[in-house]
Amino acid sequence: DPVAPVDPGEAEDFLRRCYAENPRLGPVEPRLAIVRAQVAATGTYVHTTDELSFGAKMAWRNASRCIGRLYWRSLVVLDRRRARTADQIFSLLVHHLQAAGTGQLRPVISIFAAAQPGQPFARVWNEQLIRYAGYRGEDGHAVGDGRQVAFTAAMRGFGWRGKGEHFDVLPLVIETPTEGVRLYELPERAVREVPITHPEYGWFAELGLRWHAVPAISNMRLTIGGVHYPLAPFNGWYMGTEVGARNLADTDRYDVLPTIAARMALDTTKESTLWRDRALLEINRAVLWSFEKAGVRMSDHHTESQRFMAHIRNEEKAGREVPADWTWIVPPMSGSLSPAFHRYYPEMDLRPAFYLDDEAAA
Ligand code: HEM
Ligand code: NRG
Repeated sequence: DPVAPVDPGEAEDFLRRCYAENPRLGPVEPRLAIVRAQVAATGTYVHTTDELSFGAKMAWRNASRCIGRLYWRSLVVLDRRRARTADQIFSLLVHHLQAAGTGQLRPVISIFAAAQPGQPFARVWNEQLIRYAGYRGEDGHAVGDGRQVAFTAAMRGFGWRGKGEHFDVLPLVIETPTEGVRLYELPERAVREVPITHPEYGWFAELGLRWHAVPAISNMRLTIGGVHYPLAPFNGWYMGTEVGARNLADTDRYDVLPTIAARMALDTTKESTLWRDRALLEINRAVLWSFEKAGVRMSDHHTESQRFMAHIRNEEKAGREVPADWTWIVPPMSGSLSPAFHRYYPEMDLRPAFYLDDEAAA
């Protein structure tokens, strides 16, 4: 849906905060006068490079579901507001993945054109730049990522045919107002993957598991000072549990725990043997070990929890509260081992922010 004109109050709020936190940008008052005039005349305004960059960092800082916020200042911001065609956008998305790296990953965001009030805008349909296809098998079991079954079926509707295997990288779907929907295959050099093996169990390699190195969320809308950026994909690096405790373990995703338990010869006849927990631990060890061996940056949930606590201390020193959503911040395994578990957090919806499009307030 097209966006509404910029709320001048939200613009002013952002600019005051941005200039107050960055004295090198000079006084905010002259800038406010320009922005007020631009908004009055056109319904929107254009961020300077510095505003765009700091706004994106603030949005990360405000992301209450993100445990990885300690490094919010180091976000690399690529200003892609001038790209228009699907071909241009595609080539910049490939560039984004290369800028993120293949080993020592860096947090990067690419910010494409702002939505103009009342106008259609360019978007990427994929939830992440790199995702694996999912196919509903005849026995009801999914081949590939169960989460992508509907998306994958939509791709079939556009004529795309996957190999029908467990780890087929989906095409990128780029929609622009002038060209409609176009599909692109990512080049191999942009998709680093890590085969999953285990430090002790040789048979683990036979499971044929793998995962992509870079989590790059592409379906969230970035909102800065009342301006909406519907295409602003970002990445950091994975926390191991995202892959080991969720993507590979969830019963509606790759559902690997029963297979691992069988290979470990665990007693699965009753829950109280904790076979699920034992299998979960081993897949998570395997994921962390494999990424480390491959030289691909990934953090474990203990380290990431400690960093988050350091982030809270930093922010408190700077006089800011840290909004956080407990249900997302606490890692999905060994919750009570994380210091993040043992407290509560303010649940503020601060802006700038990232929104999923269906929850984006206009
Ligand atoms: C969510 C970790 C970088 C913004 C999350 C989650 C984790 C995480 C574990 C929860 C995901 C889930 O349960 O599915 C990290 C780590 C990073 C990192 C380890 C390494 C640097 C970033 C960056 C941004 C960001 C660079 C934006 C600039 C977000 C947002 C969410 C999130 C908006 C919520 C996503 C949603 O609602 O679906 N992060 N993150 N994160 N992160 Fe981060
Ligand atoms: N759980 C999702 C990714 C969500 C965001 N996580 C990050 N973000 N680490 C998954 O693909 O498993 N990031 O920007 O690094």
